[in-house]
Amino acid sequence: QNPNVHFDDIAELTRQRLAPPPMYKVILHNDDYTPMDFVIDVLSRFFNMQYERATEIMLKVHYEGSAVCGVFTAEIAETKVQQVMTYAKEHQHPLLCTMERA
Ligand code: TYC
Repeated sequence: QNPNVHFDDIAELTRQRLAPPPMYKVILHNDDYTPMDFVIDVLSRFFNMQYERATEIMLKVHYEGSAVCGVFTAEIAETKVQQVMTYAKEHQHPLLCTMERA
């Protein structure tokens, strides 16, 4: 076998290849002002949910205070949060979207 490829290097490459990246939950929070239809639009638009699933998640937020919209790697979760917050502000709704380590 090629002596230049040390066992520890292979072990390190294997470890790197198998180690899953840290994942983040993207969370939507309830408020008293954002229209239900707008939240359904957000879930369809940014989380690729069909109407029925989007309605289910929106109602979970409404009745329970928050709900997870999806679990993503850090960069994608950050983008989702940014997209939702920008879209909500553009429409002058106080909708809050955050992320936390899964
Ligand atoms: N509570 C809002 C209402 O009654 C609806 C709502 C749902 C707001 C989910 C935010 O993330 C939210 N119009």
